[in-house]
Amino acid sequence: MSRFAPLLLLAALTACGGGKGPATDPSGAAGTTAAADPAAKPGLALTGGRLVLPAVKGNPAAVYFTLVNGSDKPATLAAVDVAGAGMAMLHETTQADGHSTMAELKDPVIAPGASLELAPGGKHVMLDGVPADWKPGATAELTLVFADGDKLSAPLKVEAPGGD
Ligand SMILES: [Cu+2]
Repeated sequence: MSRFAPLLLLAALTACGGGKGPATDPSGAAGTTAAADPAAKPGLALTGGRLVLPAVKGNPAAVYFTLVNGSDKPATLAAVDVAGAGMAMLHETTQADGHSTMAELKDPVIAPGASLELAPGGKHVMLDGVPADWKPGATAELTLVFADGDKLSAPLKVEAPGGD
């Protein structure tokens, strides 16, 4: 029963295509089909994709992930889409004078070798129009669109509100 594991591991390694990927995140295994996927920007790897449902129905959900640029060119993230949901916007929460404010994060550029990390309390995707029947444990599909027209799709694990 364990004989598939080496194959999966190999796929994970080759999918990164360029050495120093996110070496410590085993959850990234979910995105290993990227190499054969037309919606896979060369050299970019997305791990830890999750969608946290709103505590109050009808409020926006939050999407978090880590995007690593393993290519030798800067990547500009132009748009975010979650299949079946409404509008998605990149936001950044910052603290100033003890207040937390949120602003749109416009076309972030990820330098070669750098990463874009979305996490609670910082950068995030705010997602409207989450269908009422999306439940924790389900999987949604995230697609990132880059300024050069390339795309990258990855799964999002749907999680209950308040988990962070
Ligand atoms: Cu926001």
